[in-house]
Amino acid sequence: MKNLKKLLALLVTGLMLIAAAGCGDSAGSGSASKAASGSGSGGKQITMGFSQIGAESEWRTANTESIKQAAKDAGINLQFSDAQQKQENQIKAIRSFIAQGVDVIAFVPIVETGWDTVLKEAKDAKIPVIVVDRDVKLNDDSLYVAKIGTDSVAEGKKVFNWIDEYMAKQNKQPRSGNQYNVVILEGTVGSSVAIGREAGFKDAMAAAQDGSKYNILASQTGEFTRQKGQEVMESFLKSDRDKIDILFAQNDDMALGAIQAIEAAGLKPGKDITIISIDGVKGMFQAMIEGKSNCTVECNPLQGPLLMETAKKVLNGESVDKLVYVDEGIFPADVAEKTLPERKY
Ligand code: GYE
Repeated sequence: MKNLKKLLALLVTGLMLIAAAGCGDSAGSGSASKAASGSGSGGKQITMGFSQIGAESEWRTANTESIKQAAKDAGINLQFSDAQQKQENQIKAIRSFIAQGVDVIAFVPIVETGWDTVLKEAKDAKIPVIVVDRDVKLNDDSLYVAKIGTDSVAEGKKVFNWIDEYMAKQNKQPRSGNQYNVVILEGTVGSSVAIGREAGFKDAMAAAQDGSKYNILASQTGEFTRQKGQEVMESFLKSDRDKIDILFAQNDDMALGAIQAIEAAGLKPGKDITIISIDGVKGMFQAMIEGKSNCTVECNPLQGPLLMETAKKVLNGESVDKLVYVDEGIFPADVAEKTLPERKY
């Protein structure tokens, strides 16, 4: 009897131990899998320092939202810093991320150059850097581990080629003289996207059979904002109201501002002046539905998920592609109504 009691006691303790171990195990694997979703190889939560350039456009707002949401979904602790359009603020932010000892730094370079020193500091501190959206020009490309973003030269080419086809298809005649006069609203001076979009457009124009039909009448920065786009278009119209055939705005927001200037000058945007821009934001789809613009070349801001995935891989010691471009389409006005409900930004 005594032995039986002992045996039972042993059994109960044994069962309790097994149950406890089981519980411990499931809690353990639960937290392990949770941690794994937002952790590096060491198992602790990843902290990412991210320097965004500001909030100049609808596109940028979508880009910021995508990055914040993706960090949340991935369980990554995001230290977000807004540079208010100033490179010096970005450099300060990167330095403070280094001082804090974050696990990884990501940033959108507002301009192409001037990053060598601060990125060398990050490298010396052994913090990997991921470049997002725009490009950098460095003496040493080992200062960053990956670049995720947009192919701005390809976008500029798509713009010219679409316009060229459209003018021919519509049998559009120049409003004055025998060439199509083009005005360009450029993005932020010194940014890789402004440089790339202009180069792509001009390269495609030089390569086109009928490239000589086009004349670039004026080209000036509208800083990627609606307000500046409107102001600069006003000044273009003041000098050349009856000559401008085509507006190429390097982003949708500037085109939306320019549309107001064109209407105020008594002209019909999308008709008197053919308009093409880049981004593919909802506001532009709306304008195209209203017949006020002709085409938008997509530039995808939803880079957050790929950024978080890349950061985790890098911190786990896995290899990643040095350069990843996101896929982008072209949306002319005649598909705007059908496409708008599917647009995510
Ligand atoms: O086209 C524009 C923005 O860097 C690709 O920046 C981005 C550009 C985008 O503010 O709207």
